[in-house]
Amino acid sequence: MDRNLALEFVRVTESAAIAAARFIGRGDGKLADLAAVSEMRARFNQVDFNAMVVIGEGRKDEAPELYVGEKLGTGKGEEFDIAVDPLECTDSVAFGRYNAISVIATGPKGSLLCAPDTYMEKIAVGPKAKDVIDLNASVEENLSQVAKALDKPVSEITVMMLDRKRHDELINKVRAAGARIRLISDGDVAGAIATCIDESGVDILMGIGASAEAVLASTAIRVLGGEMLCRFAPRNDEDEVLIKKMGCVISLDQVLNAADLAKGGNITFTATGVIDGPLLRGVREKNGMIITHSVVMRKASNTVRYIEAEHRR
Ligand code: VTB
Repeated sequence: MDRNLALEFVRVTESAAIAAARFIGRGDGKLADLAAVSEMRARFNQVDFNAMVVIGEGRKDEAPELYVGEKLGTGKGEEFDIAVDPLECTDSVAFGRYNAISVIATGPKGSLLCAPDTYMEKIAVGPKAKDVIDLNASVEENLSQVAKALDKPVSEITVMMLDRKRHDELINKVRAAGARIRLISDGDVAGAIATCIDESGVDILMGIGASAEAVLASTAIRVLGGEMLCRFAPRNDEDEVLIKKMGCVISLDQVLNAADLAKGGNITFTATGVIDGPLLRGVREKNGMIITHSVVMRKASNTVRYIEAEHRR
């Protein structure tokens, strides 16, 4: 991929984040999402590239823009897969809560898993613990192995997870094992990636979240040298049929790793913060300027660039 494209993508997520931030706390996630979607799409189509959305706002009949199968860019150059979430955490923006980002992942055609819109069980860790996690092992076993790999007691391990009823049992198990928990209302993309960032204070992400978010997080986790293991967690028979039909896995209990979700050596991850979270700061205003905080990661060079931009009006 042309290296400069990665920087073009920052302009796209910056614009979408700024558009979404105007709706912080207004109680309407849909409006915030719409603003981010149309800004992202308009910006994409100024970029000289040839991408097809593999993860987007839904199917063509559900989403007028950034739907799965939509072509983006001017159509010049090689073909890419692109996964987008113009506003990851619409509710966080609607209610002014913690953690929202605008995010893009890319890779060569066929590199990003075209995951159906369902759930996945996930466990993500940073580089030091990447070889010790096992989705078939108990919670206690995983926590003890990760603690060993990080050279600290389980009582100093922090597990991030979505604050959901479905995690009650998982929460009890983590507590029984003696680890700490940070519950987030939304946003397991940033939560999973935070495990790879020392100063985030997050050692493991556990729990069930959306499959699209797993693909997005995997691209960054691969650049950062961590690991994420996932297994489809269909909500109903319809989900099961869809997963099988899309041929994502050989069997439903198959465990996928980050490289299964985002393959190869030419993937990128770009995100801009909308509201402060474990990965990025949100959109701020300073002396009449808008300040954005973004990150761009490229697997080809294993570079991670944080970009703070001043947008002067
Ligand atoms: C998950 C998570 C996302 O929404 O999809 C969650 O992966 C939805 O979970 O990061 P519920 O259906 O239980 O609400 C996010 O938190 C935000 O898109």
